[in-house]
Amino acid sequence: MQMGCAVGGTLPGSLSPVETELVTRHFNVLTPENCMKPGPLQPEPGRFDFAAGDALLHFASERGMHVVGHTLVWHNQTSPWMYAAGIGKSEALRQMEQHIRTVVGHYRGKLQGWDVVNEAVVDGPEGYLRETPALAALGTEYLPLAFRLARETDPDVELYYNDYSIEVPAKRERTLRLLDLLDSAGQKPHGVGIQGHWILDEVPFDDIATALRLFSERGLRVMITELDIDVVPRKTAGAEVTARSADGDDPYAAGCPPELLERQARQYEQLFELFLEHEVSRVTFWGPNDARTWLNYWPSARTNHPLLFDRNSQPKPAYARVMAVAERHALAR
Ligand code: 9MR
Repeated sequence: MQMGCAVGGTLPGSLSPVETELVTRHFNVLTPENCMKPGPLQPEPGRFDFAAGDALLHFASERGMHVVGHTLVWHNQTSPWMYAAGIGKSEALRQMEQHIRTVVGHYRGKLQGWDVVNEAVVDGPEGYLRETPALAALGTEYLPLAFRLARETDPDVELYYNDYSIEVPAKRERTLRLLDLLDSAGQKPHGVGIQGHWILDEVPFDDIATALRLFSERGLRVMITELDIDVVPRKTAGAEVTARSADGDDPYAAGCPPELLERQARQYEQLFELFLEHEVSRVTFWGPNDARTWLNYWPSARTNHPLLFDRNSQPKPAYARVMAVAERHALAR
């Protein structure tokens, strides 16, 4: 099982020497947290900016680490002119083709895989596909089209569908339907990424086990792609970035109580038992340490403690638990 983390989050500046050492020592695959999204890569029509992505690839290749591209089609962090209402279908098609061919072409042969489409199904009890600009402009065919363009441009790169809360039954069923749609269009992905933005004491272990089984039964590689366990109470589950809340409770600004860290450690342990049992191929944490997690800023500003390493890059109780599971599993094989 590969162990990864996202780099390039919301804190300004690059990784400190201590963080660089942490990332190099504990992880073997990186995901760019922001710089390979459509907006940052193509801020103006036809103008591509690969500087940050290239720097990340250089950092990874110096250390023998893999990189997963994130992401080619998403409704967030995409420039407003892309798939804009009123441009017409043929222009929207041209935009998708230009973006995917240019970006996948630029990184051809250098990436392990791409999150081709991110978060395409709706939250909530009803519905199927999320009403995104790409869906409005192109209809459901935007899904197989994105996979086809990526595959044609780099036939060797792995292609993934990535989303949050897709272990929960309603979204899981929609995701299976989406996977069927891709399959019947001859564009079956190599894998599916369950993001894994979970909340302390609310981790849906049974749903996760079922989802891991159902996705693997489809012959798909299953990955946990954006793992964190939020310890600050909040009302919204998942990772809908527009769902910001104004109630800025910040109960753990002075530090996370040991009792909470212990609960978090046990829940990480239980998760890794499942991941190993179901042969998850990669687990990527959404950030290297608690200083660099998006959960310090969403759904409001707070001091969060969701990862395996604290603000000073020191291992938390969860780290030892995860390592112990990995060791037990290796011994049992
Ligand atoms: O962690 C990312 C944060 O720095 C950005 O501000 C945010 C903007 O949309 O995106 C965050 O990453 C998201 C990821 O790309 C897709 N799944 C949900 C993640 C957390 O919002």
